[in-house]
Amino acid sequence: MIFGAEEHIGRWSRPEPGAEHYVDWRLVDGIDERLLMKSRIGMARSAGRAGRVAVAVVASIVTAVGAGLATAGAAQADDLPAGTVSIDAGGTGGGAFLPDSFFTGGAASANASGSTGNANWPRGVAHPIPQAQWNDYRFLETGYSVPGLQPGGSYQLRLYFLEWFWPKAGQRVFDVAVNGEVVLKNFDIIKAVVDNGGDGCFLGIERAFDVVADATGTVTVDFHRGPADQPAINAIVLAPTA
Ligand SMILES: [Ca+2]
Repeated sequence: MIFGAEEHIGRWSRPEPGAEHYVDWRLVDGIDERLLMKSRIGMARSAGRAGRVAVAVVASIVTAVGAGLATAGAAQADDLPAGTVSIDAGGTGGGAFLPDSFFTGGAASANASGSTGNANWPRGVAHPIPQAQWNDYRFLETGYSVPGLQPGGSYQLRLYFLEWFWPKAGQRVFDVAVNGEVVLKNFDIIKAVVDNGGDGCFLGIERAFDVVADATGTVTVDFHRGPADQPAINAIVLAPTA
């Protein structure tokens, strides 16, 4: 029986002052492994040594895990109104989520980091979704044309992004258009996390928009290439608002 610490970020040599890093502490017993607790570590800059950044462990355990956290990554409750359409981009679906559907173009890929990250990061995600839907994504230029909605109906479109591949801001920058109108220009998942006070890696970001289905009951969401690499999307939810 050993204790293992999985450091999510792997960038200890370049900590960012004021950023948050998360560490999972796992209990490994034979082939069984469970999450014991999740700790948050803050970074502080040493004022006395030019060019050097001191790592100061300033914060504490933010989530007491134990038996309860053995279920970390399971579906999290979110009351979805009737008529909600949830799509597991890049994945096979499950629960309320359809398998990846209604898309044109792109390719499926999945989290190969070995970490579960902190997908439903509270600073970034207003409406949590299950870990399984975070863990895979569709990338490259892709368009979703979601049918079967209420013609002229109002919906909240929730787009879920988590960067499993690149470690830094600026490495994946793309645009998103809804019903032909650009709603995210030069969107950078890691930059969005950093702007919310996170350190960037393996933290989820949700972006929500009020949209209206067209006369045929369709909403289109298109992901276009921007200045760096290719678009990526982990999950899409359309929830009726009226
Ligand atoms: Ca997915």
